Amino acid sequence: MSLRRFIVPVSAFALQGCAGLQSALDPSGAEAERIGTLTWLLIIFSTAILVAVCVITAVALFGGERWRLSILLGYGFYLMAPGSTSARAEGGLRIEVVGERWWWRVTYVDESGRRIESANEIRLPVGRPVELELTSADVIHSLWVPRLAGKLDMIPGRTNVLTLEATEPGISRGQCAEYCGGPHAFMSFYVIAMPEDQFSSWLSGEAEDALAASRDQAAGQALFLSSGCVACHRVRGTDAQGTIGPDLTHVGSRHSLAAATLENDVAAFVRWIRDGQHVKPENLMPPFEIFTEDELRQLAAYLDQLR
Ligand code: HEC
Ligand SMILES: [Cu+2]
Repeated sequence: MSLRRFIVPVSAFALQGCAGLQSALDPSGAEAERIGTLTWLLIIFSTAILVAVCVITAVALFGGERWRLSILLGYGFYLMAPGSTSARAEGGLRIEVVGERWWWRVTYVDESGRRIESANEIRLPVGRPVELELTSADVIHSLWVPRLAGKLDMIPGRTNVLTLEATEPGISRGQCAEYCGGPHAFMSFYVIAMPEDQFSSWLSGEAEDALAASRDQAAGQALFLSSGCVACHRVRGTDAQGTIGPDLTHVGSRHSLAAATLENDVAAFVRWIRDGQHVKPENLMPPFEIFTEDELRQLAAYLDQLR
């Protein structure tokens, strides 16, 4: 039997009910006409949805791997496309983030190419896509801020670009998402999204050298400069020019210490210098058991005012 010979009698039979003396689908009054229009709209739209659901279900059940993946992939490209191109178009600020065992070296490169180094915290202007150039100094790490974007690996010798665009001001937490040895679980950081004007004044403050130590902090600074800290740490504007560990020029103004392991206050500085290997086992800063309690407090007070 041909398809037409089958469909014609069947649909004629099915539509029988539409005509007739008592049918809403055969209106002969203004009110019934409006109801009729609504009814047909409802039928057409719900049929379209039903057909779409059936097609998707059929593809999911019988479509085979390739079909299913291509649909998902096509949709994925469409969904993820805007982020990757918009930052390049805007130009301006770039942030280089280097994964180190077990902390983050963060360098802001502004419009004029000026490099401003910091660590363990990423600040972003709200509402502007910013490119993060990710790489690693040692093993493979991975940067993940679940509230802002997907994760992206940091691979030695290679630069991966991740675009972040914060839509509201506030703090989010990020984590290394690729096991990288020892204290990997303590390799976290904070992302602080700020309104554009606050961000630019923060960045120009961050570019400044460290504040000169006040008379109260002079003892702490002298300890810092004479105890070997300078081999690994830089405090811009002083003789401390080490680059192995985090830049400490403005360490006192960061949201946390040692890659979000400790809060940031005087007591935390004391704990870090005295018990760093206990707080974050196997981290690459050697233990310092040479200081008296008084000296520890002086050192901590000096670091705390580096804002
Ligand atoms: C051999 C190199 C080395 C020396 C010497 C060293 N540090 Fe560190 N320091 C590091 C490394 C590496 C880290 C990062 C540790 C981590 O978070 O995994 C660090 C982290 C820190 C931090 C936390 C920074 C941040 O961004 O949260 C402070 C504060 C600090 N060191 C102070 C000192 C002081 C004070 C001295 C001297 C008494 C000192 N360091 C000596 C390598 C060193
Ligand atoms: Cu890691």
